[in-house]
Amino acid sequence: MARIACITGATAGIGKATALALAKEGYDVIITGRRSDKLQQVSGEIALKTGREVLPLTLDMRDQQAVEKAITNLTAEWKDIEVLVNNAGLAAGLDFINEGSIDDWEAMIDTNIKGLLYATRAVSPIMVSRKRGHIINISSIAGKEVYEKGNVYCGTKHAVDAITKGTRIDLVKHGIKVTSVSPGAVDTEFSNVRFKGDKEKADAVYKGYTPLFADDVAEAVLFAVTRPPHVNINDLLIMSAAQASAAYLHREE
Ligand code: NDP
Ligand code: 8X3
Repeated sequence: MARIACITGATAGIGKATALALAKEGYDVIITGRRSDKLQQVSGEIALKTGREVLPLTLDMRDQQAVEKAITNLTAEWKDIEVLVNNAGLAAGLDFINEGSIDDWEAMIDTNIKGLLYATRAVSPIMVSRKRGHIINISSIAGKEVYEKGNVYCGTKHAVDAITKGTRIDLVKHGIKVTSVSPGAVDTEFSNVRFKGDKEKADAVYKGYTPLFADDVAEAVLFAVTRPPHVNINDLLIMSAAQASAAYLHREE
């Protein structure tokens, strides 16, 4: 039987790189995202590069019923999910709290917190029944520290941090590992999404220093997944060598 990993939000960035890394490691991968065309493209790319099976599921992680149905309807060959990477997430906007957009807040809370919970609720019973599994939540330095205008995004990632710890406590007796991987700035579509397609603003985030790349985070996930059975990585906080804290980045002029 193939080993199965499910990576949410794998049409781009960290999720895509992680899906590829896990497929290279020998997992057949279930990948999710809302953009069907991108998902098909990534699916083909992973299959071609690794020879593994890939199951693309077009899913909005905010839709609890759709998430539950997608997992319930998995065929036997895909059902035994061993690794769940809760990666789908976003920052929407960067505004002072008194000027923030309610729609942005809802999108972040619904995706980063509720979507992660829906996936965990759907998949963890499978792991419990098999007495094995590994859940990896992609948190952030924003889950450890708070920066100006980061208010709600940081709030969602602090929630991910707490949920990760709670999940670990609840599932430890079932032999399930729970890890959070918490990156600093990573050059992905993240800032383009945060600034709603404003390329100049998005590019400025990564100017003057070398940020992390999606592959760097995928390697951290892979490290956690490939530890021996008796070892669990609780949390990996990983940043560019030019970043010292959430708000302090050393940029060359
Ligand atoms: P990207 O924007 O490049 O990728 C985000 C992925 O999440 C896409 O595949 C997107 O797919 C998916 N996604 C977003 N919303 C939903 C949704 N409602 N349902 C399903 N999929 C969704 O960003 P990153 O790769 O950087 O972000 C991945 C994770 O890493 C996020 O949780 C982010 O908070 C976290 N992170 C990012 C950092 C960074 O600096 N880039 C640093 C620390 C953490 P689609 O649009 O097709 O639905
Ligand atoms: C994404 C990194 O620093 O914008 O989580 O919060 S940051």
